[in-house]
Amino acid sequence: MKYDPIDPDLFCVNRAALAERMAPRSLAVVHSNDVMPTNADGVMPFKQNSDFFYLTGIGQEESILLFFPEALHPDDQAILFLKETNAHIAVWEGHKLTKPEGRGISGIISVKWLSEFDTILSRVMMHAESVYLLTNEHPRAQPGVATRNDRFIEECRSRYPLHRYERLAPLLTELRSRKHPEEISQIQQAIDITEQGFRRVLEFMEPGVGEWEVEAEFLHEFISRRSRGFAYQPIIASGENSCVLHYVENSATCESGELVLMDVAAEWANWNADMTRTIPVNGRFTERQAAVYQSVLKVLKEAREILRPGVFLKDYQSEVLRMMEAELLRLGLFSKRDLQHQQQPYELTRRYFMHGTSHHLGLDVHDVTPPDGLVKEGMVFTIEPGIYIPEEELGIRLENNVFIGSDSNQDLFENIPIEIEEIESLMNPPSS
Ligand SMILES: [Mn+2]
Repeated sequence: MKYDPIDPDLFCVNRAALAERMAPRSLAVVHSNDVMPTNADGVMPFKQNSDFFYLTGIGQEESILLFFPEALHPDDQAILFLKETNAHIAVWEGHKLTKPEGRGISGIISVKWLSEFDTILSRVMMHAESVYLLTNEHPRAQPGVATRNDRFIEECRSRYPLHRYERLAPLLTELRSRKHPEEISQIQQAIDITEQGFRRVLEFMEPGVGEWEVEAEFLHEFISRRSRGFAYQPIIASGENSCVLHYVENSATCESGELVLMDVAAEWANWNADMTRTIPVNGRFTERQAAVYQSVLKVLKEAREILRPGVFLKDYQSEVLRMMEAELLRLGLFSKRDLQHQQQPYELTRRYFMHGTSHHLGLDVHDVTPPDGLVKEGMVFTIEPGIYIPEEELGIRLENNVFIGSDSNQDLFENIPIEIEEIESLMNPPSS
């Protein structure tokens, strides 16, 4: 395996926490994701279902978890089903998990081949009163393609119409939103790899390089360090492109005098980092660029102080907008008089800072988002304020990832350069 093995205790702890939240005499069924087709006989790179991974640690397609904590027989309390491999698959696709390997990764004693699933399900269903099944309940989920879990809901309800059905997503959303220390160390690993990519780019950057070349530098570093690659489609946006929030074309040339905004990070063992840095192509900020940069950095640092347990994200966002408004005033983007003529509070501020400041981060880049919007100890958030001034072809965003600790927050990006002096000195090493 590419990644260092993860202690199966993590997945045992995750399942035990889920068991505590399930109704009496209930079972849960969670499927892996599909391998998604492209054209002809092509497929997309496989992406495991994050909830399935959270409960099993298994990264392989065509796998199922049957979880029945109160099953009469201990062997039925958790059963992992894997696709049975054969000589043909071994030659064409390579190694697939054996039963002992599945056991070692997941900590689940009872591992069966997929062909036994229907029979075993029929047997245990007779002892269950309710069934938890999985839907994607992320507030910004894009429906359209039915997942294996979606299809199983149809199938299960038609085979067992008189059981009670429950939503698994709210339970896993709550559990996944607060991270186990082992998860923090995996996220930190993704961040450390991302840091190496950024340091490489600080040396590489110079007028005339293509945004795509910068992207390639990151990818080289990530893959060399055993990451599967980008955590999400990278944004390398120079000059006016920095004001396009989801610019992913990465096709322009970085010119002297411009800034380049880079929203790019590595994945590691299914966990993610999420970084944004904005640097001057020629290695020196102009006075104006530096002034805007310092405003964004100040808001990031202040936001990091107030994103604390007990705070509602909605109130936090208003507070960040208040900080940002003060900065935009100072930068002369509008006047106090302009503010008095607003129809809505922060209307002018939102013109230059039009996105949210923070989102959950973990097994998904935009991770599970509990509906109560309450910040709790153990959560991991991004903090990513930005100022975008299209008329000056100037967009700056800075993004760190922060762990909400009991006494204070821990910035997981503390080793990644962000201060202007440090960026400039790394971009202009003393000539020997
Ligand atoms: Mn982000």
